[in-house]
Amino acid sequence: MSRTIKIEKKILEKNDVIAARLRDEFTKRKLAVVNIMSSPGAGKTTLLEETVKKLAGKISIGIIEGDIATDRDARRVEEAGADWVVQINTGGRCHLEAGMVEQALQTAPASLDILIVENIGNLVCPAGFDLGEDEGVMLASLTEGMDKPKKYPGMYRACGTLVINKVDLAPVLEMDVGEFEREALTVNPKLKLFRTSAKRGDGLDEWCGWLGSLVKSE
Ligand SMILES: Nc1nc2c(ncn2[C@@H]2O[C@H](COP(=O)(O)OP(=O)(O)O)[C@@H](O)[C@H]2O)c(=O)[nH]1
Ligand SMILES: [Mg+2]
Repeated sequence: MSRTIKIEKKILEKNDVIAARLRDEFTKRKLAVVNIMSSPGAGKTTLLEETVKKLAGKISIGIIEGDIATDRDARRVEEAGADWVVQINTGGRCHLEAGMVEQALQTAPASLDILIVENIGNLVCPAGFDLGEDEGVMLASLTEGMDKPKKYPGMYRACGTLVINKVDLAPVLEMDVGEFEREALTVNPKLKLFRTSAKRGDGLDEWCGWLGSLVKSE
């Protein structure tokens, strides 16, 4: 085994140990955790802004924002009304790791019902790093094209839920959302599916209803 492969294996093993510890901590806190992954610009932050606005006062939402640089997304979701927000800047790393989430969690209030992690925009690396979440959510946007599920199967298999965003653009793109779903299901037949336009509001009730169903009651 080459030295590079050995180091990668070690990093992943260390991440798995921390992720298991995080999972215990989430259970103790009765905190539902969702890890949202996508390519850059698919609409993660916009979806989170609209989610927070819709669920404000009903569910206490914490958000961890992962970005290479800037705190722009953290400011956006904070302004939208999230109850607790932390920005993690990875300074170049292409994914969040369990250790980063564990550190951020130290300042989280016990009152949170749900923690949503916005991972770094990237369809490869985030899929390999367990954050102890209940559900991995892949957010695809129609503008990426139909071929992405088959080109990035690792990501589509790592997630239990697929949200197809920007459905408002379907007529302009001359794309069939159903065909995108069928493509994704050939890669992972177990995907739970949502169709949204974070901009226009389509599908947000269904999406927010599902998030609400993840909340662990007292
Ligand atoms: N047309 C359309 N644009 C969207 C939608 N959701 C997000 N956008 C736009 O896509 C761009 C990237 O959104 P952002 O939420 O920052 O993506 P992120 O990088 O995945 O967090 C912004 O210009 C948004 O206004 C949508 O449902 N429809
Ligand atoms: Mg973002």
